[in-house]
Amino acid sequence: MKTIITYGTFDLFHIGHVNLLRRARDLGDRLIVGVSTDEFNLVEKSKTTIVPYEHRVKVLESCRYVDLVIPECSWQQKVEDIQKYSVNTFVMGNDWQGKFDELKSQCSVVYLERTRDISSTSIKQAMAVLLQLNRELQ
Ligand code: C2G
Repeated sequence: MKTIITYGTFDLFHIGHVNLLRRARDLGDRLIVGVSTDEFNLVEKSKTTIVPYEHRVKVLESCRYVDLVIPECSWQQKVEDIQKYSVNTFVMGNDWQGKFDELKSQCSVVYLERTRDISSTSIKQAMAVLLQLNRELQ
């Protein structure tokens, strides 16, 4: 059993997330996803999410590429998770290139090419523009 792990916020679930999860799952037999809690996002990433943590968990659990969803509450939990789940490979998008190389002492570390031209932030910005246009047309 080759276990893969990855972490993220996965707000406003989109094709970039799907591509990442599909390619990560294709590297092994089981994919575990650490989903950032709302508090971790706010305190550690200065990110506020549109979709609350509980919903982001359910969306990921419904994804065919995901076998287990766990909470991501701290930057430091990765080593413990890798050991607890006997992880073979840690995967992240290459916007994190090199940032988790210290995990190479624990398992393989793979950075995958990000999907171009889509992000939760760009979706939020597009939604804000559409809402404003809608107000002006009222
Ligand atoms: N991603 C991607 N292509 C995109 C957008 C995101 O491949 N167009 C990848 C990111 O590189 C990441 C994963 O999808 O590997 C989740 O992205 P985010 O939800 O933005 O995760 P992030 O906020 O970067 O949190 O400890 C790691 C952090 O929790 C990562």
